[in-house]
Amino acid sequence: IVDKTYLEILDRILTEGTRETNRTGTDTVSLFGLSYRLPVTTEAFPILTHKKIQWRSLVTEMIWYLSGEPHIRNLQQHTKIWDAWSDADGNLETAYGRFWRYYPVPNYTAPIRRGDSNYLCDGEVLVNLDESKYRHNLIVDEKESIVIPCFDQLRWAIDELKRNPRSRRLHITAWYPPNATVSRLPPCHHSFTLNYQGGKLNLHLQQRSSDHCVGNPFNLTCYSLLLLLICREVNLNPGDFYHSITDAHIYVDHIEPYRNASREAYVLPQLDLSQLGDRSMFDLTYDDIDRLQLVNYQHGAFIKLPVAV
Ligand code: DHF
Ligand code: TMP
Repeated sequence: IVDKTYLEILDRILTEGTRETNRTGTDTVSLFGLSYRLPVTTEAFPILTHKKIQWRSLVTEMIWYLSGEPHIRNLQQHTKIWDAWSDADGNLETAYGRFWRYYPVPNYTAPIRRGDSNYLCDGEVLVNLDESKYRHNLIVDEKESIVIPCFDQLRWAIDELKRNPRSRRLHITAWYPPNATVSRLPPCHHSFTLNYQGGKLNLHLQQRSSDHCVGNPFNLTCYSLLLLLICREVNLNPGDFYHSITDAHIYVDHIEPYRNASREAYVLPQLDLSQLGDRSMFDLTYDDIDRLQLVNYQHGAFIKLPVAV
């Protein structure tokens, strides 16, 4: 079903799309407004099989998101997929996890200093957010010993899921509007919403721009993995991954390699998370990359494609 859905969309973009220019210099065939859904289970895990997907790179990217790191200095020890978009020091203004885990709290004006009554310990502070108090992660400036309170959107959503799974407000965004002026690459998959109904937890991803042949195979599998990690964390059954895309496109230099590629699909693999034991998704590190295992991943050949930078 995953390959079928993916390849139908590929054909649809090519037949209904229009040729467009963009900042990269490589034209695309683009389609405005596209959505699809995939059932997510550990027994039939959504990943493309007609071509080989670099599972290890994908897991590393997920662990990087969860880390909240605003740089790729640790990520790039394990995969090169983000190298082209960081600065020389490895910083990346719009690193997704940075905003998932450390969203600067806008209504907070006075910086909190070590020793203040609301300062709990390194990494934790109590901040008045309207009427309620909620723990925030901190960005700590060691030199000035100033801390910037940041909202941990992901932890909030997961805590809320445990208390109130039927909440329709479980929304996490990587979009930070002021970064429009400074960002090399503003988030493509910018927000996601969790929604529990019919006894299942679903994930809706919104994406402003999708490179169907390079980025999208990673994106759909990455968020399916995230959904399963969240389900494990809160003990709910997984439902669907639902993806809506504003500008879905195929770079013109991907058309030829795809025309010659095999479209034969295989039975989906299983995702084995048992090596994580009872550890929380918040405690995953790069040492855990090989502990997230695909079992019986049968696939076609790797299709090498140029990535438009
Ligand atoms: N820019 C563009 N134009 N398209 C993208 O998909 C894209 N994705 C980004 C950043 N900028 C982008 C982040 N995600 C690869 C996969 C995902 C990704 C960036 C790069 C990639 O190179 N994939 C290769 C090889 C993977 C590997 O060697 O591990 C592939 O063919 O899947
Ligand atoms: P843009 O910022 O001009 O839209 O270019 C970003 C390109 O990267 C675009 O082709 C979409 C693609 N992309 C994905 O498809 N998935 C991703 O995860 C990322 C980071 C980028």
